[in-house]
Amino acid sequence: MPKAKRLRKPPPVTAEMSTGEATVAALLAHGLDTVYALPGIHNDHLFDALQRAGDRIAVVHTRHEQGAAYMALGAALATGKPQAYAVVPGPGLLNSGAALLTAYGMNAPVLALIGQIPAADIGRGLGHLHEISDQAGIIARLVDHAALIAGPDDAPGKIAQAVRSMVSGRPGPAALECAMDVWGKRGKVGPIVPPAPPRAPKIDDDAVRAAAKLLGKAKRILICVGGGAQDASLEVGLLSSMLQAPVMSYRRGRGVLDDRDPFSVNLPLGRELWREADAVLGIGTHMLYTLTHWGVDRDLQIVRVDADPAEPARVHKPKVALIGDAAPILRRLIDALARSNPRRAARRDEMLERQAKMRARLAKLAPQLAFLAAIRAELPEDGIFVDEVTQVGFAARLAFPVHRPRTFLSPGYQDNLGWGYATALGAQHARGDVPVVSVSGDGGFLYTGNELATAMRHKIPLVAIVFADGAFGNVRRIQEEQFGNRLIAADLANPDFVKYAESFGAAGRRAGDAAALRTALREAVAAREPTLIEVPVGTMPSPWEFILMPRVRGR
Ligand SMILES: Cc1ncc(C[n+]2csc(CCOP(=O)(O)OP(=O)(O)O)c2C)c(N)n1
Ligand SMILES: [Mg+2]
Repeated sequence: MPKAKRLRKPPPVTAEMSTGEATVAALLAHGLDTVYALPGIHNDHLFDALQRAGDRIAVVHTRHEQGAAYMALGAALATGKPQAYAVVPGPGLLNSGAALLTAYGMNAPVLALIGQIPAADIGRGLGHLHEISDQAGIIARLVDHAALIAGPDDAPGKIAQAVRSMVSGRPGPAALECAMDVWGKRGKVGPIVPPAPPRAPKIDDDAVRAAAKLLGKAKRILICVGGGAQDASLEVGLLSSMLQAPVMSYRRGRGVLDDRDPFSVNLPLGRELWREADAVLGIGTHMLYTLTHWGVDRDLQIVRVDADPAEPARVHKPKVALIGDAAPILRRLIDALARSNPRRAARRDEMLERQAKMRARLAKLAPQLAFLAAIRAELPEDGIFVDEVTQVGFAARLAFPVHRPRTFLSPGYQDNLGWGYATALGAQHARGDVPVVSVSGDGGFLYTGNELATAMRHKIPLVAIVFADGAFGNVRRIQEEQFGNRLIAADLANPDFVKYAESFGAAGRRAGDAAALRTALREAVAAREPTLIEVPVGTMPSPWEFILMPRVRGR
């Protein structure tokens, strides 16, 4: 046999390019092929590089920086992959701030590319256009990783570091600044290579054995899943059946276990099970609410799986903490349990009965549930539901059946009103293959309703449902119930939402009840065009007894 030819490394290619061009090349090398953006003079040379990259990279320009950043967030949540947005410094950065904050809270891999004033004047306070005091300091408090791109040869390395920080350890956003006179600067740039696959962090086998021993001995286990479990759906399902353990999810963990499985439980049923449990396995979740509101005592042993070594002990030190990505750790745990887990009595009938009782209790939320049933009936299993801080959203977190990971997007602990429409737009842009439905109240929708223009300009067929009660309804209810009906700043003057949508050229519809919503939704999903469905509603029953619930254990 002839000797195999030795593979020789290709010679390094050094090319002359601008910082903007090097940045675009590096983004592409890392699989980032879209930039959600709002331009301005500080970033002109970046945008020129994007323009000249042609079809290889898409630029989706929005009507406000919050729209660009929320779109990147929605795209990151829907795909699980890093996404980028670009804005001017100062006001551009601050306008995108709430979305960046939310990306941080949700551990979402969002890369912010932020302009800067001329390099030589940074920090001098001269009053340049969009100058903001200590921009780098402000950014550093919003993200885990921030740096300044200093020139063409610096860009690929800075992008690589930023992306690595976004996807390894505890994922999350990163930011890169670049001065307006640096984006266009030309120089020699070494080869731009795709990143090596990140090294899998070492799994602590002693901790895995300890967790398997603890869980193997426990009789009534509750699994709590958060956003960090979204890529461990298979493993969570296996563990649930091995341990006969129900899986509780509320906002970010929805869809990890298919809601058709009677072991998938909502928050109020989870609280009953928390009270009875002798062990809890928390996977990729803060557990702030459960640990502090529902309480812990000595009979409850806790095992945590988290990508961030600092997270598990923040509120209450667990018996065992397993640090790293959930899926490989859970696979190791499943292997260890295969040896030590006892045969367990089946709990399926018990769970079916408890689910039926839970449904009977939740029937109180009939108006919200009817709307949710209409949406579920028309949104295919792999369609994406984007939640908001509104009555139907609160009920969705408890009762909207979710079947697959990454198909229920909820803002997590920031719970920031107004995130919904633009985030859903980003999800729909990144996942053009499935329908996306956003729900909002009339309060939340108008935060980013102007991005209907973006939906039209970029042909993004998002369907938005706006529940219009003429109020910041949640605020109004609190004033009615807890402040002697002294109403303030809670009523809203609304546009005609149908005409509003039509004025952008989008389809506008009005649906008076759940049946009409279902028909309108069916037609909108089939039409695949930007659509707004206004649903005029009255006061809805309060969901709060199912969300804010008193302590069940410990003091
Ligand atoms: C950024 C932000 N600002 C304010 C709030 C407080 N807040 C929570 S719910 C709500 C009212 C929501 O009104 P709407 O979107 O119409 O929903 P509704 O309760 O009427 O269904 C407000 C102001 C918030 N959660 N986030
Ligand atoms: Mg409202």
